[in-house]
Amino acid sequence: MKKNIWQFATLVMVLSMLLTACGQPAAAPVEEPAAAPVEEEAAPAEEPAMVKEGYDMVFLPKFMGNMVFDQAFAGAKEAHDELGDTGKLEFLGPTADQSVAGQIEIVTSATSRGVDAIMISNNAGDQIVPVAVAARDAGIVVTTWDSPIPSAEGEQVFVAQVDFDETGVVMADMALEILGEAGGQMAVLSASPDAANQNAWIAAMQEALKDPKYAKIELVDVVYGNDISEDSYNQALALVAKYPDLGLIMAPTTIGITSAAKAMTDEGLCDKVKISGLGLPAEMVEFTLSGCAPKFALWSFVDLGYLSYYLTYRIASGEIKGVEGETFEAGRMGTYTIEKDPTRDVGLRILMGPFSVYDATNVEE
Ligand code: RAM
Repeated sequence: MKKNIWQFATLVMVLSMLLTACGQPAAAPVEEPAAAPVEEEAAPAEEPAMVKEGYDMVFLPKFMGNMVFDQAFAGAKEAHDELGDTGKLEFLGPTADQSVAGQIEIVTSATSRGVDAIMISNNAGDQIVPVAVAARDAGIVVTTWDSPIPSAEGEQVFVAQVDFDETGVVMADMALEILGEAGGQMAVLSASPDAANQNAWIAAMQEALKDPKYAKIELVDVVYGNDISEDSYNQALALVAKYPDLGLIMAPTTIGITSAAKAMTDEGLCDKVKISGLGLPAEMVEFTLSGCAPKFALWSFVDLGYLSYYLTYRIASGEIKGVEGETFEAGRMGTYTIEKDPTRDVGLRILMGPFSVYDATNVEE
């Protein structure tokens, strides 16, 4: 019995010496592997993004079913194919009647799916900011095209189709040419009250109209058709009813301008009320040839989508960071430089251009 006790005590001593020699409690080996993955996880973040073969990107228009956005996506797809990007390029947008909530939802779900980049034509004003910031925090590239985020929060760079201040001057000039020296009353039929691009263009036109050469043009109202054809059509008719002396409806939206031109044509009002603004030639031919919408302007939406894709790809791949002063190459469109957006208090842009002004002489081209 005594012998057994001594044998047991010796065993305990030997075991405790062994543990002391190892310098750690028996549970330690469990902890060690647990610490390792932290180091392993940190490693991929330091690797340059360029090792990736493709970038999953979402091209998000204000809403679906607008020909100009289809054209922009065709341009983005052209760039995607040209760059040999093996990632997935998705064309996702809400319907026009629930554009704000729909855009927010699409950005939220793209973020949780972990895409690489989101390219937005923003129709939600600054309401998009929280989800754009969340996407950026998740490491997603967020750029805007066509319509920026007013405060620029959550947006890295805006692809400006044309200079927004120049848009105001172009519209004021078209108004002057259509109304003539005698001038007259003009009303604006816009898209939605949250559309950053239209709001900036209207503000720029109001600024331009302060020049004495436009003194005889009276801007009587600004109304919104929400880029919905029926609403825009009805708003155009309501303007005519409200202002019997109205001479011109200026619609800085391709949906608004066609709807207004159709409304004036249907009601036989084209001799009295002319239509101008920003329109797509393919949708405006009949109204321009009839004289109802003698002059309007636009830019290439195909090019806008193409350039937006190039910019976003360059940032996603790590070739550029998306900061002021950087220059990058955009395929057939050449070289662009990221600059401070002079038409907003904050934010960066690249400037595309040019404007094309259409009338009966070139609308069919
Ligand atoms: C409509 C949209 C778009 C705008 C054009 C001119 O199609 O509102 O954002 O750029 O008009």
